[in-house]
Amino acid sequence: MSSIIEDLIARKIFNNRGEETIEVDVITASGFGRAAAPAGKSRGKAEVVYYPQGGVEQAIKKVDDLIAPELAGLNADFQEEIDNTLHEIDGTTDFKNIGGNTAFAISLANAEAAANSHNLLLFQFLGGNAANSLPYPLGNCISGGQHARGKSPDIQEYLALPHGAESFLEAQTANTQIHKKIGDLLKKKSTSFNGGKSDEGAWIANIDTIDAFEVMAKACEEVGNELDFECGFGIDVAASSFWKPKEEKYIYESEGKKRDTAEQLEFMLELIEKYHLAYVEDPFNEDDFDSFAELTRKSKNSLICGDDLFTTSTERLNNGIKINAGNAIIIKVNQIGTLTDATETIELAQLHGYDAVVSHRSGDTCDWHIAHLAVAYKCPIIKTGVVEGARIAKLNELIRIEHFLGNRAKMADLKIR
Ligand code: 2PG
Ligand code: MG
Repeated sequence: MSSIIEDLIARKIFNNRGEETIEVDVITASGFGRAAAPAGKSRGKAEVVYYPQGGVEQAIKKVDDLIAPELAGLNADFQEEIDNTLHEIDGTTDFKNIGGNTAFAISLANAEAAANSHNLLLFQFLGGNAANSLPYPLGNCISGGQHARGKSPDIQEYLALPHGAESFLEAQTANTQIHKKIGDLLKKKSTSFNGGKSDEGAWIANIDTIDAFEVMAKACEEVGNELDFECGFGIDVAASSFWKPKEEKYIYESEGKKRDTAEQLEFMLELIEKYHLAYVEDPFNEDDFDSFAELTRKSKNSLICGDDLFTTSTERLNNGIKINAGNAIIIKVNQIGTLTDATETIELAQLHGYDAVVSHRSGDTCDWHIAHLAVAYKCPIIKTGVVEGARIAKLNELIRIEHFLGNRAKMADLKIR
């Protein structure tokens, strides 16, 4: 069996928003891997550059002319060497030359090609025998902010987290029922609700920030009672998207309110307490490490997670670790570029007691690699939607992994601190 790389093939495909994206095949002597890059809408400003000048087409040309000849002959088993080569070819810190999404697709396709060359599934190849725990699905049910249109909650995502489930299948079943119930409740609550959904398959409704909490709380409680296990929920505030630096205020349009940093902190604490929020992502703008630290200190039984704050970077995570800003981190491989970069961030997070939450992007494809990364690296949570093709591809892959593991499968260790 040989993992020697023979060729790379890059092509243009489309994501669920109909935007162009890059897909790469890595072909080894005995195997094959394929990966396609996702795209964010609410991006952190410290994310790498997705494509070189000239976009996807130019990225493909770079794979053909520059990258494929360099990688041919290398061994796909040595992921670090492959990823370092990508960094060397690019020569910048933010993948400006070849594109972070180009690096992402090559890096993931390479890992899969290596696994395939050894007749292993990706999670087995990366995680070995110890990889037998499934993440809890954090499923987006209501969209607001930059992910919705018109009058909708200012908070970007309301996410179900069925943390009492005993299997992944049970947890995803709960999320589908919560999502459906929310649709029914929104129909009753808002006469203008027409069943519209966001890119992530979450409902878009003409309700304000607080109404959305009431709907989420009711749906999670009812489904929890019906299924007889705890279904909590959380939010992705994506606060950078409505922070106005000049005014130094968070602008809540749906409520007609403005909050300064101290008021935002109070508001987050109130919400955590009132709705027992299990999870709060990006409650402050992406440079406000101090407020993250203060909320982490003052809140109880809630994961305080950094997405735009950390952008999957060890450098930014180290800044957070110094002052205990947050206790969880979003891992989006295409925020940083390669699998090796993302793995270093996961390891640093785990070393310092931060929960790693592997995440989709709002613009995504049916690429299912993040399902395998969550299992391989023992991440306690995977963040996706609940329905919609690009989300279901990942969730169904986790159901398959759980099935494959049989009685060795267990749920990840998730402590809501
Ligand atoms: C987020 C993500 C995913 P985007 O903010 O967490 O929901 O959004 O992919 O648009 O950055
Ligand atoms: Mg986010």
